[in-house]
Amino acid sequence: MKKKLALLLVAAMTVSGLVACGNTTEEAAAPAEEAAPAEEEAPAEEAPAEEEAPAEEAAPAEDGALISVGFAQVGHESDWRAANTKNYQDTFSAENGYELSFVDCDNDHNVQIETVRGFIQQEVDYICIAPIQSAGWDTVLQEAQDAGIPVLIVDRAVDAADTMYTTALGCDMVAEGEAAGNWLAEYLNGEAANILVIEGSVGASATLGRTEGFNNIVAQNDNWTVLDSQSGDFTQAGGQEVMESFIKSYKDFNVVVCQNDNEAYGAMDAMDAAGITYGVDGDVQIISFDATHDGLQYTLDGKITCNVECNPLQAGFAEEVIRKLEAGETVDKWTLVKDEAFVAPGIESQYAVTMSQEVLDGRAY
Ligand code: GYE
Repeated sequence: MKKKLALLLVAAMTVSGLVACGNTTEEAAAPAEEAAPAEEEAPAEEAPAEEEAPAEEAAPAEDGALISVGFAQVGHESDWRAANTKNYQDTFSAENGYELSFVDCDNDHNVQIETVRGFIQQEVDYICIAPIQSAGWDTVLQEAQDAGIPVLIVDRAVDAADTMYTTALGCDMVAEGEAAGNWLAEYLNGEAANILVIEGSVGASATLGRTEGFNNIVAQNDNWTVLDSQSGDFTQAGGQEVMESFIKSYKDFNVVVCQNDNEAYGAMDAMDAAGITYGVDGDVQIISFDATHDGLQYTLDGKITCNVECNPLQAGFAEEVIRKLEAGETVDKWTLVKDEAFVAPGIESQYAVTMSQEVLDGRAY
C-alpha cells in the first residue's frame, strides 16, 4: 500500500519538480532561537506542524502504518552533527508517525552509498541523505528513482542534476564564507591580513562553499594573503593537528579561519600550547563556522572573534516536505535554511550580531 502510494507520489513529484526547477527558492526563516522544536521550524507562511499534521496526515491513513524514512547521516564528527542527528531522531519519531532508520556513515562515502542501497532494498518510503561529499551520486540516485523512492538531499549538496532527487534543503555555504570575509574586511578596515585556513572535510559542499565564499572576498582585498589552507576534517583533533603544523611553518599570521567550531577548539589548544595569543585582545583573530552553543560561548568570551552560524535544526523542513508529498502536494526543489553571524562583545558589525549572555541564553542549540 505504502509502496504504491510512493510511486504515485514520485510521478506527481517529477512533474512538479520540472515546474519547480530553477525559480522556486524558498526562504525559510529559522532563527536559532525559534527553531528548537520541530513544530516551530516550518517556514513562516506555513501553519505550525501541530495544527497541520494531525495523526491521519502524518501517518498513512488507511492502515495506520508508520511512514518509513531512511536517513544516511554523515557521521558524528562535530557538535553540529550531534545536534542535527538529535533533531532528526526527535522529529521522525514513532509518536509523530514515522519509523526512522538512522545510519551513521562515519564520514565514509562508500558506506553512505551502500547505506542508501540498503534503504532502497528495504523499500523505505523516503530517503534522506546528508552527503559526505558532493561528487559521485548519480548512479545510486538513479537507482532510488527507478525504485520510486523520493530522495531528500539535506544539509550538504550534491553535484548531481536536481532532476535526480526530489528536493534539497540546507544552509547557503557560499554565503556563509562571504559573510566571514565581509566581516573581516569591515573589522580590519584596510589593515593587512595573513590568513591560515583550516578547511572542513575534503569534497564536502560545506567545505567547498565556505572556501569559495571566503575566497571571493579575499580576491577583493589586495593586502590579504592566504598563507595556507588544509583540511582538519571538521574535527577537534583535525583542527589541532593542522594548527600545530601551521605553527611550525608560519610565524607571521594574524587570522585563522576554522570551517567549524570543533576545529576552532583544536586550533585554540595548539595556539595555547605554542604561547600564541588569540581573540579580541590577542595577536590572532579566529573566525569559525557553525555557532553551536559552545562555539558561541567562546565568542562571548572574546576567544573566537566571529562565528558564522549554520543552523543544524533542519529536520522540521524535511518533515514538512514529506507531509506535503503524503498529501499529494507539490514541493519546492530547494529550501534555504537561514543563518546569521555573531561577533565578540565590543564589536559592532553590519554583518553580525554582537554577542551577549542574553543572545546565548536565547539559543536553541
Ligand atoms: O559545519 C560541520 C559538520 O555540513 C554544515 O558538517 C555541515 C558541517 C558543519 O560536521 O560542523
